Amino acid sequence: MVTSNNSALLLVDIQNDFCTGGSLAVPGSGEIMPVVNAAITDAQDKRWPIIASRDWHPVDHCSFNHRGGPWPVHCVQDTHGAAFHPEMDLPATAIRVSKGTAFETDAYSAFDGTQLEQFLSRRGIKHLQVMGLALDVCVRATVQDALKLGFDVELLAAGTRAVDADQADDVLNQLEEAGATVLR
Ligand code: VGL
Ligand code: ZN
Repeated sequence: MVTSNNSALLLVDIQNDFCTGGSLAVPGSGEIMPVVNAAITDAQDKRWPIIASRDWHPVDHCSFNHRGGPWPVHCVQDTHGAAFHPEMDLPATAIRVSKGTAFETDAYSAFDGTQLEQFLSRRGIKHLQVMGLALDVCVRATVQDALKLGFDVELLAAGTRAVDADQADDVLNQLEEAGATVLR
């Protein structure tokens, strides 16, 4: 359980392009906003650090369809699509983590190439409460890395949605088997 004060809230890629109207809209993403905002309020009450990762690609990123990649153009640096969703009440003090910034390499996990692990270690953080988008892509990769790195992970099912909604239950079960605590 995530109860101690060496905890942080990790919000994965809650950005316009992954929400309704975005280029890679995750079905049901709007439904997570009240859950996310409640978690932010809770974290502030408990004085947990709040960390928000963002997919932050250069133009012509290797993951884009026109370069032979699997995804439509999304989350291009400094565009509207890359901005955090306006319904998310992200405090100014939240720590921003940008990933996927290299031209020729994609990064799904918030730990990949960001030194997030070093930041968390320096702060003595051992427990992570995780939610965000998308469950079957960047949330999964982030939780898998966090577990491998030895963090306790609590994943809020109501605070996440999958690109492929049919996969959601399988992914949650997988992550549970890998050691995450999934709150359904
Ligand atoms: C993501 C697809 C491509 C995500 C990022 O944040 O889940 N999905 N890039
Ligand atoms: Zn991406």
